[in-house]
Amino acid sequence: AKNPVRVLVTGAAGQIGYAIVPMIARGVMLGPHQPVILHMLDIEPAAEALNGVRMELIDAAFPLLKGVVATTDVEEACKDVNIAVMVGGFPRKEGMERKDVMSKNVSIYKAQASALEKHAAPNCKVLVVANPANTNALILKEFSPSIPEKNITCLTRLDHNRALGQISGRLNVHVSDVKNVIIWGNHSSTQYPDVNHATVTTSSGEKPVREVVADDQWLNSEFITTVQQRGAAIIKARKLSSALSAASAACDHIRDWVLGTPKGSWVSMGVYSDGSYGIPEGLIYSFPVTCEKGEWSIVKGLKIDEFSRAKMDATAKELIEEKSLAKSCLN
Ligand code: NAX
Repeated sequence: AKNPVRVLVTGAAGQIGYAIVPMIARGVMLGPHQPVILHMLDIEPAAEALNGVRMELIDAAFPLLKGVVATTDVEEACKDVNIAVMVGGFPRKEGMERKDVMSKNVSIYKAQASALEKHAAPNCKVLVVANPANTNALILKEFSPSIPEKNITCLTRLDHNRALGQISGRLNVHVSDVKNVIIWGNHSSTQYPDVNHATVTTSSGEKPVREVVADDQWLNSEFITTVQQRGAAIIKARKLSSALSAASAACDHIRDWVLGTPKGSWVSMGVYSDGSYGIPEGLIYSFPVTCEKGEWSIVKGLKIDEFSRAKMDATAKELIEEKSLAKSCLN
């Protein structure tokens, strides 16, 4: 039998936490033959709720679940973890300044970076979900210098999946027949959902999405804003932010990273920029990536038109501003 993989979920007593832990325990993240041990971290005010989640995990009698650690001690939570899904963070509350929220998250991510650096298993893979996701991931990277930078990523797969959903809805085809959309940049409303390289499988083979949709006006405006604003639309409808779709996307992100992307298709991941496509190094930016043998690589050589260029640069600019805001919080 395979050795269990230890998966940390921070903010595990929250909404996304509650949706993702059963997915992980059912093998949605690492496959149906991979036993797991769940490490769940939350903060003291949520300790009792966290214990409730622990009790439910036991009650669900998941065959793949070989153990549960539920704690408010970050050092204990990080011990020997192979995968860390960072969902915990400080939410923006009404009337709060951007800088105040950033400052709270900078201190959280600085502390959790140190704990991971000290206690996580070698080659631990990290996925930051909590907002501001790209910049939290960057802080985590800065304060865990011994974790390879390739191991620190943030979630834009939800945006990627939302883009696939919009295209498949528009064409009335199944979502699995659409592929290779791209989310560029920040997980925020400046993100750029790009369909210029996306394809759809039709009865006469694979065709460019642009050709099949045949409505550039829609693709260049409403499609983009719908994906960018989808999070807000969910909040409006549910009075709560996306949780099941976020949890599912986080599982997709880790599964593809660990087990690989299918041949001929790519996904979007927030990763440390190597300067590809003229995006400044030193940012965590969402790129199209393929994954193989547990490693992602940025898809190179895609043609970028002027429309895309401007949008890719605008979202990079926002990340540069977030980075300097985060830096100013460190003093
Ligand atoms: P909740 O408020 O339901 O849960 C957050 C949990 O984190 C709470 O239980 C809280 O006690 C805990 N927490 C706070 N500080 C912590 C710390 N220092 N250590 C450990 N746990 C801590 O929020 P939820 O709806 O689950 O969303 C979680 C995060 O995901 C938010 O930051 C949210 O903005 C972000 N999102 C990111 C998405 C993405 O695609 N990247 C999409 C969904 C989501 O909005």
